[in-house]
Amino acid sequence: MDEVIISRAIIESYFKNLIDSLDVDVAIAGAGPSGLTAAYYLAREGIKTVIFEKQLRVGGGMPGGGMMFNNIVIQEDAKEILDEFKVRAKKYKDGLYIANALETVSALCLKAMKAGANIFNLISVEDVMIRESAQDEEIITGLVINWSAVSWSKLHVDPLTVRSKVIIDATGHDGEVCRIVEKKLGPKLRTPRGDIMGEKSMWSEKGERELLDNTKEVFPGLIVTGMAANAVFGSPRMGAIFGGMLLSGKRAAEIAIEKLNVVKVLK
Ligand code: 48F
Repeated sequence: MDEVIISRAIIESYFKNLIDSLDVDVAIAGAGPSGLTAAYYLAREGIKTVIFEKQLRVGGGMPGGGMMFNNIVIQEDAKEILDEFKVRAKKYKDGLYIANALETVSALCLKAMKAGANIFNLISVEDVMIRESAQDEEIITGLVINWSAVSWSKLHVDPLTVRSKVIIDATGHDGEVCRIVEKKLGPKLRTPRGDIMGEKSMWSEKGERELLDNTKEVFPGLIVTGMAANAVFGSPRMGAIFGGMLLSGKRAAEIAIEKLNVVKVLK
């Protein structure tokens, strides 16, 4: 067994995957529940999909369940998504189901990857690429990425880029991609004020109810999903009920699919 052959196998296959992911249909920032769900429903349709995840592991806030009790609650509406992912869920009461957080994250990740999505961990999205459409409209055309270790170590290292027909911000409470757009392009988001409205305090029912409406194209070429959608549109957080995250991820995939059929011609 030659260690150098092992190293070569890892490096060659990794870089083949990375190069293959430089020009995609949909690039997703964040491998939490909403990003993983979106990736699965896109890849299942044969859409070339990649996720860049800042952390070492996937799952975002899901493995922690509620205050580290690693179970999650899912409401009736989202049960069919759990079934699609073959996650076991027990009925609790009043249309609520309980599932294991780790089983759910594992299933989301496995199904997304088996459907064909590529996931790169330890890579952060630090900016977006902008072009003008033929209608002089600013449009996001890609992501600017770097090793997470670079920003954690505060190193000055220039990033690389990924071109994508559609971008999905699935970065959770911080809504990092939308925040970058707001910071660099001004208050041009499709929110009532044009800026990020900010997440409101815990109100599970309202947060879950508003999440699907908040899941939308928030800037040309950029769809926002999951907790990022509620943060951007000023809706409440909802705690360890996760049905909305799954439904929002699926909705983001549907919007992306609609958009991919009408891609604007760039100048
Ligand atoms: O936070 P996260 O799980 O977002 P989500 O899919 O789900 C929210 C729930 O976990 C929970 C909740 C349920 O009611 O409120 O909080 O909306 O996953 C977001 C992922 O994005 C990654 C981050 O590490 C996490 O795994 N992420 C954040 N910023 C970046 C990023 C970035 N700049 N580049 C790449 N990944």
